[in-house]
Amino acid sequence: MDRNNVNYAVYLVTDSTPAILGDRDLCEVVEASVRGGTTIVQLREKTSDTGDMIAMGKKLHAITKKYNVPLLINDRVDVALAVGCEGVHIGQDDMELSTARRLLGPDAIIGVTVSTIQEAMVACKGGADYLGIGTVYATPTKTNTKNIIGAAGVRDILQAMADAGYDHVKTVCIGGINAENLQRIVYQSEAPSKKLDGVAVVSALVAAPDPEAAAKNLLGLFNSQPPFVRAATSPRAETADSILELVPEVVLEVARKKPLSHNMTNLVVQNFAANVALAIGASPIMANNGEEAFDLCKLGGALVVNMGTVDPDGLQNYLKALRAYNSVGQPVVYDPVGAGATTLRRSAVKTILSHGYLDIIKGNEGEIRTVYGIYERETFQQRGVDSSAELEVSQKAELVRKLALREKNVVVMTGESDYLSDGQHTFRIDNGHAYLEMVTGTGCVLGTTISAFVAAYPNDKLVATVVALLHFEIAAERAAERRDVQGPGTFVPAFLDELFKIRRETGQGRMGWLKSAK
Ligand code: 3NM
Ligand code: MG
Repeated sequence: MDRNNVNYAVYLVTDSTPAILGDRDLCEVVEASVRGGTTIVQLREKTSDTGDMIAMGKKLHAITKKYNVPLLINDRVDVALAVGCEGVHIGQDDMELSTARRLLGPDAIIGVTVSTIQEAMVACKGGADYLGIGTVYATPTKTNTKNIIGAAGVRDILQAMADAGYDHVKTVCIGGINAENLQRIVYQSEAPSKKLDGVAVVSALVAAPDPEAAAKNLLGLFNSQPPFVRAATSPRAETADSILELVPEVVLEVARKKPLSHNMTNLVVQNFAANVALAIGASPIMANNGEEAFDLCKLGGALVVNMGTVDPDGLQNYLKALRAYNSVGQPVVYDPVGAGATTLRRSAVKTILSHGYLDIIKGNEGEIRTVYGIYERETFQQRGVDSSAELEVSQKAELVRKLALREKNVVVMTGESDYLSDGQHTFRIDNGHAYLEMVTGTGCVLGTTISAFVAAYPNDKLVATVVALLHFEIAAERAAERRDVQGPGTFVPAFLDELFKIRRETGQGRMGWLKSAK
């Protein structure tokens, strides 16, 4: 087998612990999975005696050879030599790469586990054929992993490899990967000039009820575009003016399509959110039970996950709904309300980010900073000393841009000025009114507004979001300026009216409201 011509797409790592393998025969599981499309196999035995490991290696090698699939041995160069298989996979605490290469010779496939850029550089320089990058997400299969790096951590390593001229070194990622998250992880981990060559899994194949079908499914998923990927960045947002030209079209798309805005939100804002959705022409549903999402996601709308009151049941419901919407590629707006306030909320943010693709993340400065800093290695650098100090203008824009780039989505940070970015284009919007801060739930209903706009205009989520913000903020300005509005109480009904009137005026070709766009 040519070590330079290996297909890493679906990489099976074995595990014969009963919790994963059950009472099945490992050889049968491996053969079924290779029949289904597994492209490379690693025998990983942490507790067996050497003789048993060699015997198992030989049995597996007889199988993999039939299908022309390479077999590697975890850690044990001696076992690989005894089996006569194609190579080894070594961890950071195992034998040195150069020694393994010397013992196994130039034709052996040698892979190395890495979790940092530094480790990746050493392994590439040392002549690794591929890197196993991880741990992507916490997994019950291996609990002693060192570093949970997320898709973003994988991407940083891929980028560093490309920058250092190691494009030719192949890569897979590992840790908590399954059929549900595979496409998102591959998508979000892709660096501008390097992407993963495959994914390595244990339980997704070894614990699968039907390993053949599971392998076939994983391979199909790896080789196809995820449903939620439309335009990665805005095709039309080169300038603010080019977006302003699109405003009427987008506002009217909402009215024309009456998109479903499925809100999983807190009790405090349900009524207000539903009224805002109706005023802008969308069709609201307040449904907090995740089971319903599997039906609702098929109606062409968008989901709002508003973490206003998070509890363990609520979190499970969010994850179900996220899975449902991701599976059909309908947009999800995530509002990480109070993200940094408590340990529970920080942990919920982490769980949500690792379980699904969030088309839009919308929050205030504190929330966006928390979301950005959720991987410990990546807290946003501040110039001031006080961690609660506001960021400077340039830092705000940079934070929003970097988070959007990392998540490959659109990020909105609200405040006196709103900032938003798709990682390529970053805008600031200065519309709005102080009354918005004096009424409960205005942030939440902005999430609802955005959801309706991205559902109606899904092919350019950045433009849809800008227009949603303009519609919302300008309506607030117009309401606040009305003579019948004297404070936050009279503001709310006036705001609903102005949201509605803007839509109606746009339909009548009266675009005067847009003149106040800042
Ligand atoms: N190595 P599953 S994580 C074998 O991070 C292994 O290096 C890891 O199991 C690493 O696919 C892991 O069931 C287990 O999550 C992966
Ligand atoms: Mg090891």
